[in-house]
Amino acid sequence: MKVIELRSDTFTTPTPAMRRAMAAAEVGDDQYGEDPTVNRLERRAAEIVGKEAAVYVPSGMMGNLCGVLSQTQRGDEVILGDLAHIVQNEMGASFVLGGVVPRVVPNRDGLPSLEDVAAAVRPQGMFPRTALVCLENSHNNCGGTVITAAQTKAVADLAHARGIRVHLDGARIFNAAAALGVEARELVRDVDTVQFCFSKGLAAPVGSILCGDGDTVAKARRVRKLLGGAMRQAGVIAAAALVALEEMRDRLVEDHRTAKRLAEGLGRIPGVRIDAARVVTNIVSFEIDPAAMDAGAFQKACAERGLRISRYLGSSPRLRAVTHNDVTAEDIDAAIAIAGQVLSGTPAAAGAAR
Ligand code: TLP
Repeated sequence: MKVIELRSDTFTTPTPAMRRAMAAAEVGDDQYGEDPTVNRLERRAAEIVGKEAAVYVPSGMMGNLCGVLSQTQRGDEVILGDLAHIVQNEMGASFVLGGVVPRVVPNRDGLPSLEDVAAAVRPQGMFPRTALVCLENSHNNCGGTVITAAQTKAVADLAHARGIRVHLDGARIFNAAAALGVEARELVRDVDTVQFCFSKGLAAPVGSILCGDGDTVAKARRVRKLLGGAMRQAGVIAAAALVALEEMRDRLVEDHRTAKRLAEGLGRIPGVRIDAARVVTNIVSFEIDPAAMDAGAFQKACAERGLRISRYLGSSPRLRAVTHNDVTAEDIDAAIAIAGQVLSGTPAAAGAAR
């Protein structure tokens, strides 16, 4: 049975060009700053997003940790949207390991309101110090929604006017840029740090990067070491990340097209609740009418037919399908067919015979 893997774009496999680059990678000891491929990746990533410096990290989560911990002290407060990946999906790592306190504000559409952010800032005096605001673009738990450079600037201006720094979880920043038709550097111009991932839509096997000014990145490098994330001959994986950066950004629009195709197809199936117009990147978020079927049962029945999708936040009624380099338009049509068969009660064997 062919498997259509839509649980995440983290399932992308390295391209032949990446594997060649990995085999040929020039390496050194990165903890000594002597891995030429890592150094090249860090310079190139910083250049692409218009920041001074960058530090290569093993995961997006460590990118966020380095961003948060390099700009806060224990006891500080960090303002975050309630659906932020940092809040919902990272085991509370920034708060546990950094000793910082989350000040959570609503962000159902992918961006906290200016009023809520302003109200969450602590006054001076015997209060915790508000040190950082974190944004996310595209927003995973809000269905891959994007925020514009102007929206980002408005929050950053508010924060900076109060001496507060801004970190952007840009795990999928190039998806956001592709969806908005702008350069990623425009979307991150007003934030102090941004982390983005090579291992999602860009299809590299490992790694993320934190970019920012030289001083902050130097602090982040110490945080990376503290977390056990400083690597050695990481040039082997950085080589694939360089290919990801140079060759895979321009094709993200294809993933957005397949996501739209999936959203529209699902929208035609009775029992699926989806607003296809809201699907602007590679993440498709939808619900199953509970009167038609339980979301978990739907997910399981799809998996039995080879279609793998994920469930938001483990137990939410919302389901998620993410398109990427390893899924084709034909796979999407097959996925729509499977979803239709599951909801119409067509037996699995008939579904498998496609
Ligand atoms: N997200 C994963 C899961 O954790 C949900 C996924 O499959 O989408 N920021 C954002 C916005 C993310 O979506 C993710 C990964 C991360 C950070 C963390 O990246 P990794 O998994 O490399 O630590």
